[in-house]
Amino acid sequence: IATEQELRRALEREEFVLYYQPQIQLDTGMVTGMEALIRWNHPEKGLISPYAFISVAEQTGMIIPINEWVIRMACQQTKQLLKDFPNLSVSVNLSPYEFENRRFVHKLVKLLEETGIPPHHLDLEITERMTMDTEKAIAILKRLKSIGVTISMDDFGTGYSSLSYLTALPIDRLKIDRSFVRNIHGKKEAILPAIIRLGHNIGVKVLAEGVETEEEVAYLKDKHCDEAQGYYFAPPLSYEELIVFLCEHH
Ligand code: G
Ligand code: G
Ligand code: MN
Ligand code: NA
Repeated sequence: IATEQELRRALEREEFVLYYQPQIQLDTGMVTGMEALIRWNHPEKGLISPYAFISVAEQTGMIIPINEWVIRMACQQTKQLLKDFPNLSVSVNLSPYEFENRRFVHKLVKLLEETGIPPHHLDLEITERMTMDTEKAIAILKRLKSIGVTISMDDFGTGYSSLSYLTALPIDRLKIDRSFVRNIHGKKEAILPAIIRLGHNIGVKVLAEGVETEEEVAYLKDKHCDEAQGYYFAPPLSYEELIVFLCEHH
């Protein structure tokens, strides 16, 4: 478990690195984008998972400069990729602290200008727990959408948001949590197709997370799920590995 001091030093010494997990359009097999996932490349301990430091970062406020770094790096690297792969979009995970912070919209505009990436190539992943105060969430999301970025609801189905408010939230995509993709022929069968239909009924795209097998891919295609992400296609990849993957899949 890291300390605030260690996280600050890691940021200064540029020890954080982004991995990218490809997102695949199921009916064409095309890569539509990738989710940026942070790792800490520790000089002695090697690659450290975000589970080991994101909660400390959130408790200490270090999540603010860390995620600013994440967005800047994701935008810079995606800007480079757009030269060869012009339709890609990069997703970054927001923390509740940023979502609630009025200055975040302003900071985002500056980061987009600084990196020169067109806003519609940046997707912000939020979670249901950020939208529990629905009226407030609608206001924040409208401000974010007015910039031109897209919004995805991450880990959908595991949180507490009321379904009745889902239609009122200006989101572009539902990311179905991987727990609903697993054991497709068991009890999950009742839920996965229902979430896909729900998403389509409210006019948003649906992406299935944690897809690991060919059988799951076939099932999702049959249920008209739009996109998928998971080990079946690729694990989170280094930037260099992502470039190789993109070259092989277009
Ligand atoms: O691939 P993985 O082990 O990286 O992700 C673990 C968890 O850490 C996921 O729930 C993911 O949403 C979260 N996470 C990964 N990168 C970031 C980041 O840049 N910011 C925030 N806030 N969370 C992240
Ligand atoms: O942001 P989110 O909580 O969705 O973070 C994605 C997490 O899921 C990361 O920790 C990533 O490494 C992990 N992951 C990605 N693909 C798969 C998969 O196919 N199976 C499983 N079990 N985990 C996955
Ligand atoms: Mn995510
Ligand atoms: Na998720």
